[in-house]
Order: sequence, then structure tokens, then C-alpha cells
Amino acid sequence: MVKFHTMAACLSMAAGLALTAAASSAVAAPAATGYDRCASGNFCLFQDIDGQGRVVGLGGERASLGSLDFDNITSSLRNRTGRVWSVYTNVNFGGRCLPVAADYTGNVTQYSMNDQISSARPGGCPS
Ligand SMILES: [Ca+2]
Repeated sequence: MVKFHTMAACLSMAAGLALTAAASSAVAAPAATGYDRCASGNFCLFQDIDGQGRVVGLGGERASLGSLDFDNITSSLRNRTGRVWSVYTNVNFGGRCLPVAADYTGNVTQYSMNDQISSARPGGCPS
């Protein structure tokens, strides 16, 4: 009997340690940074190049990024929607348009779009 209780105590303690270890690793997991902050299914705009600075994730079209306090500040993008999107230099999908491939992750500076994007929506640029 004594031996049985000892064994049970050991098993109980082992289970407790396992739970503690699991909780510790969950707490220790690093917060997402950079482009990784873009959740699956979202079209994300970042304030700075290389996925840095503030970020907003869109699930659908946005005729004015000003409503998100994100007008004319985007420097990089990540498209996790699985389809092409398009971004525009003016509100209401006007001005110059840049198509963004379904899996694009990168800057917009090389397309002369730095700090110029004012609206965005799923689908390609108007023909
Ligand atoms: Ca910027």
C-alpha cells in the first residue's frame, strides 16, 4: 500500500511538471514580428518597409484607408488572401493602380508607390 501511494504521488508530480513545462513554453513563444503579423486570409499594409511599423489587415475592399488612419503611409505589403489584389494612389480606387499577386510579400517602394496608397480591393487593376 505504501509503495502504491508513493508511485501515485510520483505520477501526479510528473503530470504537474509536464503541465508547468507546457505553460512555460506557451508564455515563452515570441510575439509575431514584421510580416508575420499578417494573419492568414488578410491583405496587410505596413507603415514601413520590410513589414515594419504599424500594420492593418483587410478582409475586403477599403475605399478609403484614411478611415483606418492609414492614408499615404504604406511602404510594404503582404497578401495572404490567395487572390490578386490592387492598390490605388487615390481614394475610391482612383489614380494609379498597382496589382498585387496572391502571395506577394514585399515593399512597394520599387513601384513608385511609397506613401501613396489610399485605397485597396480584391481583383486586378482596371483594364
Ligand atoms: Ca511609409
